[in-house]
Amino acid sequence: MMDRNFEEMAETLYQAALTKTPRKAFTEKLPLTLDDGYAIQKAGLEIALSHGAALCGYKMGLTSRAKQIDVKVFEPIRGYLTLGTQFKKNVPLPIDRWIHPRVEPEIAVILKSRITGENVSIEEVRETIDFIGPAFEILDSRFDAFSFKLPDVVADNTSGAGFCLGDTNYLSKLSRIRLMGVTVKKNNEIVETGAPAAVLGDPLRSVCMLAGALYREEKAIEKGQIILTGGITTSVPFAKGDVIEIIWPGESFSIRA
Ligand code: OOG
Ligand code: MG
Repeated sequence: MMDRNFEEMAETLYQAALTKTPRKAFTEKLPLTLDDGYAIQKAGLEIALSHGAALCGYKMGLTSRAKQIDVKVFEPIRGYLTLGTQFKKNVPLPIDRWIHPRVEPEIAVILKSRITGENVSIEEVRETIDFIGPAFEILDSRFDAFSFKLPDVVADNTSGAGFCLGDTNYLSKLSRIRLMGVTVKKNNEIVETGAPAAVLGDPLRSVCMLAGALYREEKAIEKGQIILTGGITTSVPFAKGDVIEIIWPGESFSIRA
């Protein structure tokens, strides 16, 4: 049985992704706290960096009710984004790389200056936005059947596997974003609909939450870093041959794998 060596656990997850071999949740054998989960995530980031990855931002997760119900974990969490997992819009995705990928619509935010603090307000975030627009995230849990507890999914960088940003900046429509509708189609059938208000009432609240969490680690959201604010709808599984469309006002993604 595995002991509480966080580096080793992070390496296990790294190998699970590399060999496309999902494993059982750590917590099935070992009690772990949320802090343990973040320590494993941090060790995982160190491994990724040592293999040449570059940190380019953060992702919030489980910030909507739909997502919480999706994986039966009822608390917002955070992970990191690396440059090598950013995909260009409308190019075929490397689906062979993943175990059991899912996709979800999100609002992405990029700030024009550094922000940190225990209680950053929505107003502060609003004044600091450089880009706010549609995005999608690819999830691919390194655990069997996306079955995990809170510390596991945190350890596994919140199931993050990739992401893509749209080109449309909604900055001039800031007051209306919360109720902008998004539709997700799979093979031409509508499978999910939602609006950014599903994310903590306002996806900017997700940015505030991230700033607070980083502040407690003596870190900040840096200028230019990409922030995914969290899935708006339940994530949609996809396999080779499927076509997913995510349709926003003024922008749509066509995802082929
Ligand atoms: C957890 C991933 C959480 C989100 O946006 O809620 C997340 C999962 O669904 O496996 O990225
Ligand atoms: Mg997500």
